[in-house]
Amino acid sequence: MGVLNVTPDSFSDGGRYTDLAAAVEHGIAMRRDGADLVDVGGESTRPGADRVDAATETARVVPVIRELARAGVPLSIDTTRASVADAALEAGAILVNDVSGGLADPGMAGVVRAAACPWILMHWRGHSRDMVELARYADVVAEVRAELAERVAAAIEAGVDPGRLILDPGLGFAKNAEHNWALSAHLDELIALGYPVLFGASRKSYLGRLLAGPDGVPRPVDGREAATLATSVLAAAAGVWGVRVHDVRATADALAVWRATGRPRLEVKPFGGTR
Ligand code: PMM
Repeated sequence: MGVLNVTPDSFSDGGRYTDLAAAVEHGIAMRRDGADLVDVGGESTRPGADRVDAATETARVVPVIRELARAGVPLSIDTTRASVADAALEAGAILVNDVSGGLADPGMAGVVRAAACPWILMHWRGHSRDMVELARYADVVAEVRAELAERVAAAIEAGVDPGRLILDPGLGFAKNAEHNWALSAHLDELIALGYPVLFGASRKSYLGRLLAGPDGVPRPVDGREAATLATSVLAAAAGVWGVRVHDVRATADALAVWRATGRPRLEVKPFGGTR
């Protein structure tokens, strides 16, 4: 999944694709580079960000989705708002990526149910402005798993087909670096819920912190790509359904290497040995 933020203020690509032609060109390039989906977002979710109104968000994403859909690019809409999701689906998006897991807008389940489209339920505890304070866990893996299971139950209760649900641990959303690493190490526990899992670590600040220089200054966003590729390969090896990334070409290359070196799991041979 390639990231296309048509926002002035997203942490990684904010401001780069606010122009329609530039956004469309980048979406087509990501598809050519191997993205199975291009994820279009019109509201920044970086920690501390203020919200935009629904009309602004819709006006940012709909023209881009319409053009990219016309060009044959499969699209997801990254929004927590039912009205924006509805307009985006109407314009040609095929999947809803809801970072609030259905919590932000009670109308989202109805939109997804009516469209019969896949719905990504990300783990979330509150809007960007409050999420740093919400990063408190006794056992982050168990709590994220339980809270995602609650979101699944609510979606099913609202009449959404469970076969259309995809889960996401929501790295960086009400999570500090330690929480992100714990979730990355235990993706199997989320996969065990029985739904496809999406993993979104691309260029996030905990990678910058990991790669801080001797002066303690975090590595800037444009120096986090190699670390991002490592997270994607590890997540793929853990069995995720997809990775949400900014550099699609580099990711496709890294995943091609992972696939080419894939071998059957350790198995017991008839004579009792292993390989
Ligand atoms: N991260 C961001 C935005 N949307 N959606 C999902 N499903 N998972 C994520 O981890 C996620 C997301 C924030 O990153 P960005 O500003 O680079 O888009």
